[in-house]
Amino acid sequence: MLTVAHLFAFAALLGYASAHFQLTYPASRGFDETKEPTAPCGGFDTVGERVPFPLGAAYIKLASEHEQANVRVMISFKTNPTNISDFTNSTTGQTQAPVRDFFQVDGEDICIGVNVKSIGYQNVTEGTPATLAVQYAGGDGNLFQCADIVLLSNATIPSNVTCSNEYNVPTGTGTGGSSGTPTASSSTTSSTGGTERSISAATGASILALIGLVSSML
Ligand SMILES: *[C@@H]1O[C@H](CO)[C@@H](O)[C@H](O)[C@H]1NC(C)=O
Ligand SMILES: *[C@@H]1O[C@H](CO)[C@@H](O)[C@H](O)[C@H]1NC(C)=O
Ligand SMILES: *[C@@H]1O[C@H](CO)[C@@H](O)[C@H](O)[C@H]1NC(C)=O
Ligand SMILES: *[C@@H]1O[C@H](CO)[C@@H](O)[C@H](O)[C@H]1NC(C)=O
Ligand SMILES: *[C@@H]1O[C@H](CO)[C@@H](O)[C@H](O)[C@H]1NC(C)=O
Ligand SMILES: [Cu+2]
Repeated sequence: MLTVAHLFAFAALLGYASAHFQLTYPASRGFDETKEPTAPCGGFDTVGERVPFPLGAAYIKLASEHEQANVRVMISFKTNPTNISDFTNSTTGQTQAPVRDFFQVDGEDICIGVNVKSIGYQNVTEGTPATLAVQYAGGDGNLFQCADIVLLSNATIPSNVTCSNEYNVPTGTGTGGSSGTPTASSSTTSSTGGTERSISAATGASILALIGLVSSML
């Protein structure tokens, strides 16, 4: 009998391990699939090289391996943030808004518009060091990636960072994120999202073909 377990075994044989997401711009401190559920930085708790990042309108980029996910972008101005409470938060009781509060993204190539300056964080100015954290819920729990930056008006996004699927800062909020009542989608335990993207339609077809072949030999 061929079972779902066989399907996964075949997928594993073919090299389609499950994966989550990566912050590709600014490049994350690192990616370790097994540690990625660890808040706030996916298991990478040491500050890395701080890269110049635009203080005003800009975007970050994710490689997303779930078809759909809820994401939130946070920032910390601590020298060495190691606790999620070191990052900006829109939850009741915290005054600083996140850079972008939870919203849904679809697809694998995702750019998220951000504008740190427009949020008006206290004392944030030319040359302020900071750490960005992205929280991502794609159906298998919350996942985290961080990048260390220096905020500069004259920083430019490298030309090889291109966007085909951009989620702009919502117009009218001026903050890039709601600081009001969290919506249903802003639960930290949100699990909206589909299946792992790791088995594409084409791969699925070839797995089915393989199963057909194996079955015919039984
Ligand atoms: C993070 O900070 C909160 C609030 O200060 C504290 O209760 C919690 O234990 C800390 N978590 C870790 C992992 O240090
Ligand atoms: C936001 O605050 C809530 C309640 O204090 C806490 O549970 C949550 O971990 C905080 N999240 C961040 C990103 O600071
Ligand atoms: C902002 O700067 C002022 C003046 O230097 C200082 O008194 C205040 O503590 C700073 N606030 C924060 C949140 O760092
Ligand atoms: C950008 O601004 C910073 C601080 O104002 C300055 O030190 C740096 O030289 C500037 N870089 C460029 C490329 O203009
Ligand atoms: C863009 O180029 C830089 C420097 O060559 C490289 O480190 C980075 O990985 C590239 N980024 C992308 C998204 O290709
Ligand atoms: Cu995943």
